[in-house]
Amino acid sequence: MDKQQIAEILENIQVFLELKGENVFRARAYQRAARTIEGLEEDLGEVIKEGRLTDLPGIGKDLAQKIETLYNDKRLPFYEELKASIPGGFLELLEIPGLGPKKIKAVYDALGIKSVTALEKACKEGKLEALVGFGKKTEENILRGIAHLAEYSKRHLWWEANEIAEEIVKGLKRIKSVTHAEVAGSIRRKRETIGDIDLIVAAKNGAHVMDWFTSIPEVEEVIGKGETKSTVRLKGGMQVDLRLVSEDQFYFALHHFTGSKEHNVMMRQKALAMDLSLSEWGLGPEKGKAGHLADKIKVKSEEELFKVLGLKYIPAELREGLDEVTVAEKGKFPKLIEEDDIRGVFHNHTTASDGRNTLEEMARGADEMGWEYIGISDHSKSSFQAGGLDEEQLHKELLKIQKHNEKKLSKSYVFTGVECDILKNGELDLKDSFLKELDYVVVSIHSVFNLDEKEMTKRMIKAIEHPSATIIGHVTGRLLLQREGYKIDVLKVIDAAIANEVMMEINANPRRLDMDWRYWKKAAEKGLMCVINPDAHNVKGLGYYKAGINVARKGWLTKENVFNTRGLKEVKKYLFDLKKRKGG
Ligand code: DGT
Ligand code: CA
Ligand code: CA
Ligand code: ZN
Repeated sequence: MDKQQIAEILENIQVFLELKGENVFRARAYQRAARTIEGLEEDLGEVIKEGRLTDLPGIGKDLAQKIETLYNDKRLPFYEELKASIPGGFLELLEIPGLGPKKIKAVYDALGIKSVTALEKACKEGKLEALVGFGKKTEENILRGIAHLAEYSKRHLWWEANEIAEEIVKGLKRIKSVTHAEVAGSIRRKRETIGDIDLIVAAKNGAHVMDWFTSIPEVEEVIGKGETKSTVRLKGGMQVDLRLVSEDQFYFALHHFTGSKEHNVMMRQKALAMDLSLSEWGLGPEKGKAGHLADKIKVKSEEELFKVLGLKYIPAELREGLDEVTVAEKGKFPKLIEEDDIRGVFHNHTTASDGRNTLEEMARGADEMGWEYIGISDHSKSSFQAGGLDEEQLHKELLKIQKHNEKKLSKSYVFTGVECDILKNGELDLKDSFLKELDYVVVSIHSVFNLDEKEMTKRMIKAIEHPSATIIGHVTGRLLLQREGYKIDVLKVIDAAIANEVMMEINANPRRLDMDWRYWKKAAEKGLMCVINPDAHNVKGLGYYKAGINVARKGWLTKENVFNTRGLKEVKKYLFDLKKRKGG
């Protein structure tokens, strides 16, 4: 642990002790020690080795011992116990800019407040003014701090965070002394939204890596810069943690900081059952047993790490602390779908409705992707805000597509479809006689979001039962970080889809990722067929299918679970037979 990290922990101890109402002088001693360590010009390791810690100002025997433990073991049981004794709400309150432990304790003692929400409410009701040492100004400051907190703690879409993370990793890999550089955390697990970016690096010249990282042009603020960890905030508000580890530690750190926390807990338990202790530092005999930390096990990859514990490799997307470790023990992992498995996509828009590229441009875009087919599904007339088309206009588009295919204007074959609105009563927005002419129909809800769950579910199921319905579009209508989905019983919808041979899309627009990954494993086991659709409104949007692959992998889906991994001939035949079967 470096000076900065040790100082940070000492400072936290001071804060936690004050929160607990401990002797103020005892608490302040930690703060003083933190400053001493942080400002130390000598090498801390040397000072410790020579037993000179107690020579430093403000550091007695007890503190010296704690600092030594932090330096050598990289942890301090006293600190961990102390932190664990602080209610989670207090830790949240501490994040509010300008609100210190003394005020938090005062507010708790007087009003019993221990959460941000409760504090906000109390401020708005003017309850803090009455307390000694508080005033109207304090209330205003706290409210401003809370607003700031919300702004800064904003999460980000995976797509955007990943783009940035990949750029930084590319830059790191160009540095000569860097031997390993990988993205970890929720980005690597392909979560739908991202709190912060986590990077793990091993390098021969660590100082140079930190200098480079903290001075890239996108950095707005260096929040911390140390020998082993630096944190920056980028111009868009995104926060990035970079951890520097030794070569031997790399894969343990990569695994640990990939998480999730829940997965890590299960992995540690698995190790313990083998009398081993697993952490970001390595894998070795459990503490207390012979040779702790002395004879660590070395691994050259994450695969090896899992293997040492008798486990099959667990893809990062599955590390959510569900049953992945148990499945890995039995060694029966499915082969998850990959980007290259996709042979075409179905939900796409053109300039005929609210898309930005023409039919021809979209089809050529599909060629560029190396696909065999692309489906065009412009909006239907109720979606007037999106330039929705009526039967007559759609029929013209259909003729255009037929001509396009005849003339072979693109290598990829174009399927005729529509994204048909589901009306409030569950009926479809277009005449049956017209829907029958199309190769497929995506059914979606775009209006009247305020029905209760029962009504909304009924509405969706009625649409699913329509003989022309082929694919359910964005099942909950959620917009990540913007709007909750409408209320709908997704499990009932899944059952109805299976019963009616309707497929469910993974809408791969990075803001939708709908149906959510959490439903897919069970749904696919039951027999729900998946289609990964980019919902592209221009050629570039076709690339969103990759975000859909993330969702599918997190949902344990294989190539067989996803319809658009099939080749053109098979898809044509399936859609044709389906229509005949359903009399659509
Ligand atoms: P995020 O950033 O909120 O989208 O989610 P993560 O998963 O990237 O979380 P983050 O950045 O706080 O930490 C990265 C990983 O480090 C996390 O997935 C697991 C590991 N980790 C962090 N803190 C702890 C902890 O207190 N206990 C355990 N077991 N693991 C932790
Ligand atoms: Ca993170
Ligand atoms: Ca982090
Ligand atoms: Zn839509």
